[in-house]
Amino acid sequence: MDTTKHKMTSQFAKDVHEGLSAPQKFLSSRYFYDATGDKIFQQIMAMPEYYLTKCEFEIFNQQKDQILSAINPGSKFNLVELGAGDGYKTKILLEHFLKQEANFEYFPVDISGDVLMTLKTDLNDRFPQLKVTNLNYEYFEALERLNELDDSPKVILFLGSNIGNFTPERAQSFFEKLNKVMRPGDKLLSGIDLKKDPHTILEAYNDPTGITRSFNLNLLKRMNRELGANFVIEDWDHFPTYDPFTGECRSYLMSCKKQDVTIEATGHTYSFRDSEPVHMEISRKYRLDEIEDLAGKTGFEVSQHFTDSRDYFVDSLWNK
Ligand code: AVJ
Repeated sequence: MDTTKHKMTSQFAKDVHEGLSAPQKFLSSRYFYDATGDKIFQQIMAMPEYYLTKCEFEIFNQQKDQILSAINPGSKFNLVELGAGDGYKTKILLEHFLKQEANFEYFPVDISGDVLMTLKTDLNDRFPQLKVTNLNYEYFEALERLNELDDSPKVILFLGSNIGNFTPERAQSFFEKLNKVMRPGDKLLSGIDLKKDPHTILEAYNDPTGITRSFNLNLLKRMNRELGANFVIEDWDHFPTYDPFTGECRSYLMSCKKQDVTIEATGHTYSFRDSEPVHMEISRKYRLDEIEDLAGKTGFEVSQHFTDSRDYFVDSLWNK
């Protein structure tokens, strides 16, 4: 049954319609992060199986001195963080840089204004001497605006293996675009999860307590609430996979039975077969040589790899 009385006004509705109309259905993981999704992601970062956050935390704690030496241009610099979130790991660097009296300002970038305000209030409390300027824009717009504002060298942080959510093609075009808005002398520090024992990786996305499951299912709840959908949460199952060749962790929601779902905001009804998958997220893992390839292909020169004691994760520093 198709009704056209509702126009697809929001980007969210358009993207959902595109994904659920495709022969192989998908939903974009960028929509995981509503207020509840943000909270569940905090729980994911705290769970023992999700080693990524712990590794990056260890790298920053153990190597903050080397990181500062490697990025410090010796003059004032602008530290820009793409997708700053709650700045949990970044605070280690900020604290250390301030202690060492590095001359820098901090520019957190996020599309969520709420997240930025909370972060700024917290940082102002904690580090009153640090100048924080929120950039509430999409990444590239934020960088263009910053270029107009100030021409101090930039150090761009892109942490937490967020690059993993991109296909290799999109990762490449993302770094190419980033390279274009950077100036010679600017630097980029990307946190990237590395290929390793597949059991370890799959566990991180398939925790026994079901936190990752609820993270995925939350998107159905969000569609019910924001798009007037009628997903029955109990009729869906979380199914994660890991392919050690490609390094791709993928998560799917599986329809537990043949069912129809109607979404008011798209004005359409979608049919699901029994055991039909909906692809939700890619979390891609890389090897160091693949990272070096990617840097070279996108116009960067690799300056240094900062890895944790188990070589699970890297913060890779690139020069433009
Ligand atoms: C925030 C994209 C890095 O892919 O590891 C965690 C999101 N998804 N557990 C990741 C996520 C399921 C996370 N990133």
